[in-house]
Amino acid sequence: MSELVRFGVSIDHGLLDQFDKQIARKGYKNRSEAIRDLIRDHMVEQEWEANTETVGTFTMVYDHHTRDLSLTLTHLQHSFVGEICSVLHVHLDHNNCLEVLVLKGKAQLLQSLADKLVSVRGVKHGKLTMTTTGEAMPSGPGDHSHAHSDDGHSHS
Ligand code: NI
Repeated sequence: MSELVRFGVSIDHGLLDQFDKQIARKGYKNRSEAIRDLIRDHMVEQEWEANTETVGTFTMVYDHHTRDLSLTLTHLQHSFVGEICSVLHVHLDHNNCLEVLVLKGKAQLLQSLADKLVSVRGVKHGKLTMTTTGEAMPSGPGDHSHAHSDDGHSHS
């Protein structure tokens, strides 16, 4: 583990007051952890903007009765086989499916896959969550590029 460093910050009293109230509501016990999380969040954004090798998840809900939807989604996912590490599918109710894709690859490529998926007719909601290991990740295709499977998944 790396060495901890203490540093002082000058900040407007009112702003700090607001910050303290907000982090207390979120359950932080002290400012240090809240500030560390803010910095990490900022670094994730920077990584994604720099189009580096990164990881994320895409969550979507769709009505599988929509004409050609399942076919379109499967086709799209097969076009990004190097970026999709894993797919989780849950049949929510008679109509709705929830799907979570674990993604790894160049940030802009992952963003473009998310944009394509969310704009498919019948996809009710979709959201890309960006995350990071905090370290530079090896580039190249993932080790799990064959994890996608439709086995046992069929809709009437
Ligand atoms: Ni389903």
